[in-house]
Amino acid sequence: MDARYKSREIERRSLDVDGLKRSFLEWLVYSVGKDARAATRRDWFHTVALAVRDRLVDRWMDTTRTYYQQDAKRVYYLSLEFLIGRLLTNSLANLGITDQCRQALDRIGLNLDDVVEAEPDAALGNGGLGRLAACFLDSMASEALPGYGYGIRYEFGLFEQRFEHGWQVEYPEQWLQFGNPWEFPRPEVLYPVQFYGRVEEFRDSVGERAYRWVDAERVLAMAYDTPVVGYGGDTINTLRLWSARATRDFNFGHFNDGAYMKAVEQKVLTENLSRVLYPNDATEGGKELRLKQEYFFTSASLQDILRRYLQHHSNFDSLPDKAAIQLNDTHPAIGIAELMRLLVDQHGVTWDKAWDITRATFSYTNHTLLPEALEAWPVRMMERVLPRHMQIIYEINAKFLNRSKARAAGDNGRLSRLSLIDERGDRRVRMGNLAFLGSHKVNGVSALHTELMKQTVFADFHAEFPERINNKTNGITPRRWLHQANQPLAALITSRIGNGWIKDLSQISALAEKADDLVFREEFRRAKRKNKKRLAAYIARQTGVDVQVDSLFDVQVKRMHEYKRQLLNILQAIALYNEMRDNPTVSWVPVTKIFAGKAAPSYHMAKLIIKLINDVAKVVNHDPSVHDNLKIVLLPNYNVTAAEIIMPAADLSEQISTAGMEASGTGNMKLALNGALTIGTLDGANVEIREHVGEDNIFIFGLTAEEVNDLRASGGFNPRDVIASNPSLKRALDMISTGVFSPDDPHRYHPILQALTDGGDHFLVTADFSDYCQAQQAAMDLYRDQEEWTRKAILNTANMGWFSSDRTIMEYATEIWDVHPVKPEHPAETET
Ligand code: H2P
Repeated sequence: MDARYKSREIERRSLDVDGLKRSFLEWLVYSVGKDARAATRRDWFHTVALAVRDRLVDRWMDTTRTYYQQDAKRVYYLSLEFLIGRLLTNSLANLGITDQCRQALDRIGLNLDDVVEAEPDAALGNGGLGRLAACFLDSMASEALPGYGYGIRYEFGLFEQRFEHGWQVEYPEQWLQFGNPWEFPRPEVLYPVQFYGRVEEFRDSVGERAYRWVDAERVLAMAYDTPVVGYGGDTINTLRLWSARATRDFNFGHFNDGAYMKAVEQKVLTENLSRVLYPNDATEGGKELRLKQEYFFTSASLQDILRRYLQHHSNFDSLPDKAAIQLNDTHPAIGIAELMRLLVDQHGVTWDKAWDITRATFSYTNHTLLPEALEAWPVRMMERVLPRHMQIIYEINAKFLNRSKARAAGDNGRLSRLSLIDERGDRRVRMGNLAFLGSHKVNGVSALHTELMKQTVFADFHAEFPERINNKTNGITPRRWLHQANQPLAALITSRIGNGWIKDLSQISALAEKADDLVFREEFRRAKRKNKKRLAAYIARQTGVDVQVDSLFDVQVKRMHEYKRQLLNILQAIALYNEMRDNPTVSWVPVTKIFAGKAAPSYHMAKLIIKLINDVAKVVNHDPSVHDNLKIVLLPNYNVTAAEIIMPAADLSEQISTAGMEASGTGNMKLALNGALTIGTLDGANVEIREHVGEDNIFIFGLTAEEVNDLRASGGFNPRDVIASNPSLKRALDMISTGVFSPDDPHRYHPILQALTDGGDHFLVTADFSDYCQAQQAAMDLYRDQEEWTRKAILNTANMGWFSSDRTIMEYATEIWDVHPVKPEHPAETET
């Protein structure tokens, strides 16, 4: 593509070093408005981003045009979260111009790595769910699938986390503060979205009963488009994010009265809709706002999808052949009622036909079995905020229950479980049931999770629709998580097996035979060491703690949650600390425990666990008697950029959730792909990781999901007995309860101790403790044998090919969406 562009002498498209350099200098002056003398690092970032953006616009428009010309079936991925991170490195790598860009900057006296650092993370997500959506965007574009992402352009992403005296404190994440060079605002793409009001019944032109939603408040959804560059730069898809706009900028009545503040007040309130991403588990305060956010982006997206469809079609019969809509969790599930409303109320489609179209178009991914995460909106709130949708939901429900009644003969419990309305207590709309009923396919995100869905939350629905539930084990994009984040290892792999693995990760299996090659092992270790040095420097910068590069880097990075059991990890750290102090003459394997993760602001227990980790770290890191053999760090403000530094440097990957509770996990995949050995329970995708890497190359411990279930059901589990019979656990807990780590407030950790004892230890921390410590010991023992450790690490990397999100996305494409790759036509490049 380089030569073709050069021959046309179009500066903006030039991909060589000179052309890039010229564009940088021009952009700096004419778009950023600075000269090189005055430019800051951020100015240079904007300059480079804009120049790179130029180089993808033609192909972006070609891609979109091709989809239109071929009237291709598109897939629309509706997600309240897209945890993207930075885009510059990603765009350069996927366009294949990283080296040219580096050299061009070099000639101006700048370093690409510094420029990259000026880009803020797009942190429009909480954790795995949002990051999965971002990996899927990359895979759809790389697989040439006509895929669109739809979401919200939050002004504030997930909060910035700082530690103050060891406590988590949240600050606003102002990623848009200095503008976002990747987005294209589309002020002309505006859709009205309504709330509140009432429903009016009337007779339509043929005398049929019909409904209209009147006296509602109106908000406008305005589009912002971000190009999504596939690997190789051939396909460039679109992520369309909606921003809320008030319908009138000023209420002139108020304005003329001089009540300026009042006039703008309404505007501010309205635009709050897209102001901030709700952290998980913290929706209490803003429940109604959250519901409005969900409806806001879903309605705008559906209106946009129908508009696109209607450019080629005059009725809706073939909507399911032209559009697949994937619901990422239940957050956009109101879309099912919204599509019914648009089809029936606005386009005059009959109910039954609309329902067939809706169900054939939608599919739904479930990401968790945790009951508190299954959305259920109070009927009263839904009636008020979305009155017409509430009616539609009632009607869907009545028809469905009527049909099921015959089959449920006599089993009233079953009917009430199938109902879209939870009639217990204050009545609620079960969004999971709505999503299930309105979709032709429903999937879980790992084999175990999908099985558990069938047995638990959706057991009754599964009996009713046995074909509907299917599994799509998660994946991760090898571009960001190996090719870009781990350059030392990526270069080593490419030097041995070529670069085909970047596009087709299954090729990485060719590395397996190198596991026995001493020279390769040495080089593999050297790459890991380089990454560990980088992480050690980052840790020193962020926390002031010096860690030994040659210690075992034991990593647990993910949202802070009781089921993910950071507590189990820190208890083992305390036990190890005690052993080291008791046996100072033993030659210990030095260990660095690395934690990172945010706790939802209203999740007190998770925040207390953060404080505990910080308190324990303070004591351990300052205790000369352990001779630097143990260090504990909790890195602040975990985000995608931090993950890109941490993942490549890990030796041991902590995946230690209570079995049956982690739906899949994706950090487990990133770490194993980067050559970390997993210590984990048989939970989520750990089960499949074990199958792929081999049970000799993973440390599995603890209760299985079935055993967890039985133990909880038996009611016979007594954590106090377990504690009493395990001296090292007892000692660790006693130290916490007597204030060894919190001399300023000895009772600080009472709630944690209480949960582990009288609380019944719901997450079975005590039950798994002993087995976990043994697995940790096995890991430390193995680490002494660096050759053997490296061999297993290589086998991990080599056997992770199946966990590419390209594999996952092609399974969705063929088994759920029936969407096929479309090769974009690039006319400008073919004409001479
Ligand atoms: C969730 C699940 C993970 C899963 C991910 C993507 C909600 O992410 O808990 O097990 O891998 O979705 O399907 P997280 O906990 O990281 O926020």
